[in-house]
Amino acid sequence: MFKTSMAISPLPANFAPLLFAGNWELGVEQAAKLGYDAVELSLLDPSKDLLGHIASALRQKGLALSAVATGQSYYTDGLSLANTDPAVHARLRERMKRLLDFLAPWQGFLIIGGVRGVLSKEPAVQAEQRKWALEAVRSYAEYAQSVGVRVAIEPINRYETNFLNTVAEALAFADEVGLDNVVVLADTFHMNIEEVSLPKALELAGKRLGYVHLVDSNRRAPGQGHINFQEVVTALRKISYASYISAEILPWPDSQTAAELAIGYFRSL
Ligand SMILES: [Mn+2]
Repeated sequence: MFKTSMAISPLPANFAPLLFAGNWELGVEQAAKLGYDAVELSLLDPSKDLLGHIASALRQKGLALSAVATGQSYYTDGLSLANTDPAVHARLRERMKRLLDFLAPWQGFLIIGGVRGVLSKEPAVQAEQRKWALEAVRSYAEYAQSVGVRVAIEPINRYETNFLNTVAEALAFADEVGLDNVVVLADTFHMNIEEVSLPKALELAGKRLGYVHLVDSNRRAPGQGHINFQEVVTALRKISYASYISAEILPWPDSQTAAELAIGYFRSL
């Protein structure tokens, strides 16, 4: 009843929750072999050629592209939505447009998570940063709407950012953007740190929940930590959630085993 996906990356990323990092071809092949419906890609600044190769491989394997994660632009290149330099926003807009075009044939999700960056503790500076970020997301969402793509705002835990930690904060931000194709992404790893109750937060999102990273408490495959996924799934059913559950997980003990553990757990739900 949920569509399944796993997060992979064409770039090596030793400590990131991505499988087959540095070898997207193998990731796509294994996702198909294991029976996933889709892959999610973490992308920095891919060439049109690379995107073309990935798109053909997905079509050949009968896989969908569920989402593109954009955090690498901040983690690797230091480009964030909280930046108040127009030149940084121009570069980000160009990247986002290319990624939105890539997502369009599958009507996937553009994930706005780590790319938000970090807010200053100075209230006046912070207000300015929020304004820039809001305008940026609005411009991506407007373009996304024209190509049938949704933009997913992902709350991230306090140890990684101070810019949207909870589902409620992400919902408020999405409201401020004010476009129908802006939804919330719930990542159970971050929620386990931030939320009072995982089911209540999911129910709060309700129809505006667009995408889920189903990850355990230790960032490993679901079932390898101590999150109560029964209550998570009960809440998802209650809100008639029918979109993706995606394994954005550490390659523990290795990518292949992690991909197998995750799909096995997804099937048991
Ligand atoms: Mn996530």
